[in-house]
Amino acid sequence: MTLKIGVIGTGAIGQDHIRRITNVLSGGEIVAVTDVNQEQAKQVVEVEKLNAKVYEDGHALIQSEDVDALIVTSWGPTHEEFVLAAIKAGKPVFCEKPLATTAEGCKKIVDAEMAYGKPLVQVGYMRRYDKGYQALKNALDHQKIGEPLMVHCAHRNPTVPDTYIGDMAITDTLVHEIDVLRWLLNDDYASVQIVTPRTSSLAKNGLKDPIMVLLETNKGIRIDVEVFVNCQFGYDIQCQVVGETGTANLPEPSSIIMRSEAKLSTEILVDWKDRFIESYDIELQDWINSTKKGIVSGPTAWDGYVVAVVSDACVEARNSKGIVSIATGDIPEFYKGNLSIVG
Ligand code: NAI
Ligand code: NAD
Ligand code: ISE
Repeated sequence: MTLKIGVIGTGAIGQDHIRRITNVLSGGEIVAVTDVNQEQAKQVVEVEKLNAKVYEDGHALIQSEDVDALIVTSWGPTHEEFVLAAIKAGKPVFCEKPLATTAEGCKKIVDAEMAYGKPLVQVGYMRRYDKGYQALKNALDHQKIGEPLMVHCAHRNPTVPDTYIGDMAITDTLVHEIDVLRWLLNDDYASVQIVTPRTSSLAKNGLKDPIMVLLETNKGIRIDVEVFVNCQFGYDIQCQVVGETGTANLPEPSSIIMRSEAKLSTEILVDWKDRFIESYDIELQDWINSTKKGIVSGPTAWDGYVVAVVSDACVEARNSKGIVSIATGDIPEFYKGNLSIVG
């Protein structure tokens, strides 16, 4: 049976997910699309040669009897509304990160899903599917460097579009580290502080860029994350774990090593689509397969909620310039057990 999928939001990642489901993955078909930019949605149907209907808005698409399951790839602030509507309609939904832009919004989704009585929501934290992060986790789980003590990370984008404003360095970018590090370390966060170095003259729209985020976990692990979204040189994701007996680094994406014109060089990727292409493929194939079995196998609405609690604390820490405590609360019974094979 083919899973009939409707996509809300045909921007950068919506188009990329449509392409992979149509041309790379198996078991799913895009039968419906919508975007506030209707012209763009129509164009995507044409370019990808989809046999799909263009709906006038996300709610009409969710209600359509032709649609079995949903992918939400519209702008972050619209996610909450569409995920809540999907739960109300009893349809499985893959929502790109963030699940909602505030913890309050995510809590409404968690409550609605528990009231519905069956998990329906997966959040697009795809780094858990990345082979590099999985190898790092495997090394930590097998005590290859003893107990982890510190983690040094960098999340660098070459530039960001004009739509990237306000707190997005936290709510749209840092959220990947918040999710993947709690999964990697099997730990949750206790506090956060944010320090702001000198702002790059190349940062636009009043963004304070870069920032340094200092997190402490419940076990006392200290984490520093540099978020720098106008670094110019490339899309660069770094993660080094320092343990009691050694260090372990996230591998660099594979690239040829070139000796030419008196230089030894390797390429640096510039686009998140390329850096995590394999992870997105694995993530969405797994979502299609699990949805057909009626289960949620990836990051859950609870994971999305925890990330948002931490992200809210980060925003508060940036504004107050102080150390902010974090309390994520206990995971409800509903989200325990076999819900998440990568969680
Ligand atoms: P984008 O701006 O390229 O696309 C968003 C699309 O949503 C636009 O076409 C816009 O017209 C549409 N849209 C906005 N509000 C809408 C509404 N109410 N109804 C229908 N369509 C609506 O943005 P991009 O980069 O594709 O990001 C979309 C989402 O994907 C964001 O939540 C972002 O955080 C997430 N994302 C995740 C990535 C990952 O690595 N997992 C990478 C890039 C984006
Ligand atoms: P984008 O701006 O390219 O696309 C967003 C699209 O949503 C636009 O086409 C916009 O018109 C549409 N849209 C906005 N409001 C809408 C609405 N109410 N109804 C229908 N469509 C609406 O952005 P993007 O880069 O594709 O990011 C989209 C989402 O994907 C964001 O939440 C972002 O955080 C997430 N994202 C995740 C990753 C990742 O690595 N997992 C990477 C990029 C983006
Ligand atoms: C974007 O939405 C993503 O999710 C990318 O992975 C991230 O690097 C970027 O900063 C976000 O804006």
